[in-house]
Amino acid sequence: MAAAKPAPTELSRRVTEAVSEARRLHDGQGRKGTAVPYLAHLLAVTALVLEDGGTEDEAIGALLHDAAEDAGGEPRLEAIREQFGDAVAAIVAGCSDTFEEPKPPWRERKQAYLDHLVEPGVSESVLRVSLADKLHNAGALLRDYRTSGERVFERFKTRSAADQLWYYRSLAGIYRERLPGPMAEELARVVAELESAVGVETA
Ligand SMILES: [Mn+2]
Repeated sequence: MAAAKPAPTELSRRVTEAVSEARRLHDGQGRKGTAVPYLAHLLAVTALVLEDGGTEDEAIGALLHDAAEDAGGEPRLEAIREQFGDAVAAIVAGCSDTFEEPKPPWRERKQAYLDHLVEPGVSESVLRVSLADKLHNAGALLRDYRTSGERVFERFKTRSAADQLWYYRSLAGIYRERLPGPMAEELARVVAELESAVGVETA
């Protein structure tokens, strides 16, 4: 017997406003080491969140998840709170590594973010948007590795494949525990493919 069809989530004009804000805030930024407009990443992450059953606030959080860290720091976070509310601001804050400028050293910053994801108080909303973000990044990395090889790692601060693999492998393990489901499984698959493509010598 077919299950009852669930009512689709209705999206209000807040979502369109967030798309517009995301475009404005990241205008002129490209994806790391490429000419691809940053908005492409934000739209892709938002699609992953909605496909995973995410709420409107989570979709807006996805559109703005990099806005505080990469486009205005804590004042930006407060502006997002004013415009879109506490729930969205909490998602943006929970998806940010740091608001410090200059940013702390890479390994320290990523370890702190991993520690944050395993805290008992981290919300399902933060986990969903954060997982969608990492899944899109890992997928792009795998695709670019296949076309460009080792050079793709030069776009990262540490320039090290081993560091990136360590980070993604750690993330995949955490999401499988904390937000099990198709997205966590997909990230684990992408990370495994990335590890086998890059080769064991760097792992
Ligand atoms: Mn991102």
